[in-house]
Amino acid sequence: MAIFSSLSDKFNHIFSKLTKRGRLTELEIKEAMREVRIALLEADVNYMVAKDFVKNVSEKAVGDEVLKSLTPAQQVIKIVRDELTNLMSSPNQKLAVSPAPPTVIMMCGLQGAGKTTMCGKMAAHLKKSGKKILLVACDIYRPAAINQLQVVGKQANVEVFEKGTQNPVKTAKHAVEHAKKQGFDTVIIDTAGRLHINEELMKELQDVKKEVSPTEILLVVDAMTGQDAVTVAESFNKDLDITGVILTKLDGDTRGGAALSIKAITQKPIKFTGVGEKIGDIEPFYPDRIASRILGMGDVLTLIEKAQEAVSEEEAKVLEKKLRENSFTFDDYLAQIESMKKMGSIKDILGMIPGVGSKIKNLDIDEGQILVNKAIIQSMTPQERRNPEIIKASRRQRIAKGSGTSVQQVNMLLKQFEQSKEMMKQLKSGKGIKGLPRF
Ligand SMILES: Nc1nc2c(ncn2[C@@H]2O[C@H](COP(=O)(O)OP(=O)(O)O)[C@@H](O)[C@H]2O)c(=O)[nH]1
Ligand SMILES: [Mg+2]
Repeated sequence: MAIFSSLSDKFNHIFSKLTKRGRLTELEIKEAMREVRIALLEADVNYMVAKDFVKNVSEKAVGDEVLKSLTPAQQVIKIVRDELTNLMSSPNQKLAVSPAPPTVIMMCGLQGAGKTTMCGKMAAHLKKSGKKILLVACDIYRPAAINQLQVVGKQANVEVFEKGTQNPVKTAKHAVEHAKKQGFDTVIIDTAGRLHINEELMKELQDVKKEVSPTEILLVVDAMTGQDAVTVAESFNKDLDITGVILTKLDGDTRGGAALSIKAITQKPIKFTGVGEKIGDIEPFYPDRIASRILGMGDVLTLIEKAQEAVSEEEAKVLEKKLRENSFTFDDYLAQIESMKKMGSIKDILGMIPGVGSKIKNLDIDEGQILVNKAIIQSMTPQERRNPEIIKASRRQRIAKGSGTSVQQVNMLLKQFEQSKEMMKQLKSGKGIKGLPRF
């Protein structure tokens, strides 16, 4: 996710100018701060937030410590990073857990913000840490809403509690009772949205809140709506006293305004982000990492976590052994594609490597080709995957037909596979590929 790339580019520009200067005068720092303020406003950061931010940074940056330092620009950048982190941080950053299970999480927000999708993502995410999750369908107004929750529930492989169009307050109550009886740790309630904030909606949400006393009331807002997201957050917070915010669609063309303003305006932290439409596209919100990403320092921690999740150490060892013994097959190739998919798009991953961030945007990685290769491999028999050399003309035709590709495409993959195996043989010496970052 080339997150907030436009803001990031502007900051890069401002700070690289500073870095080139060596010693800095107070005037030069003030000028840079003026540019920072403009960059923030252009990123749709709330006016007051931008103003306070620049004031805080300036106070710290024009002190003797910075001016007399040998690396003043770096000091300024560090102050900016710390202040960006402060701006988004809260002691309640993490999801609260109820001491008396189940933990009840109530999702709320306007229609289309991504509540139902996030219910599924959150369930899948929490399930990884061994939680037993119950999803609850309390959006009873749109006929498709319950069904949509069942679909994401199935993807996350968790139970979905629904009572049709029964009053949502009752449904929420019954769901929590059911969860207690059946030993669920966590109940996630999907609620109805509206196109605009209205009293009826708020009343219903307040009633659900009163009935089940949620551990967390999370407001889901669409990052692409920028300042509107902040206004919505203010209003929900006033009526519901939310405990946190989830910012969705950060994968879209967002300028960053919502992420940078919400905490300062509402005093409620952003706890998670949605970064795509798929069930795995969820990231806990770490203010320090986001701040570093905005400043183009990469997000190595997130990168490492993703890689660890995608490929377990065990799997990596097996793979390495196969490479060494040159017994790498199409089955292994397929497994690699799967773990890459788990990690997210290749571009996203590369974008998190420090220093690569802004350069990667122009690089085209053919993810379509990878999908074609996957289809071809899936049309091979197990025997063919293990011994590609048996794939002669008639088999090639069958595979092409089965995968909806052409014989030429099958030929190309087989050739590439042979070439990769050749390359692996050469790498057998064990030095790794030069120039690739190692973690
Ligand atoms: N690109 C992107 N789309 C999302 C994200 N979260 C939700 N969506 C899409 O936004 C639309 C509305 O989502 P939905 O969960 O139905 O919203 P709800 O009305 O609040 O329940 C759907 O098309 C989702 O696929 C996200 O993080 N990124
Ligand atoms: Mg919904």
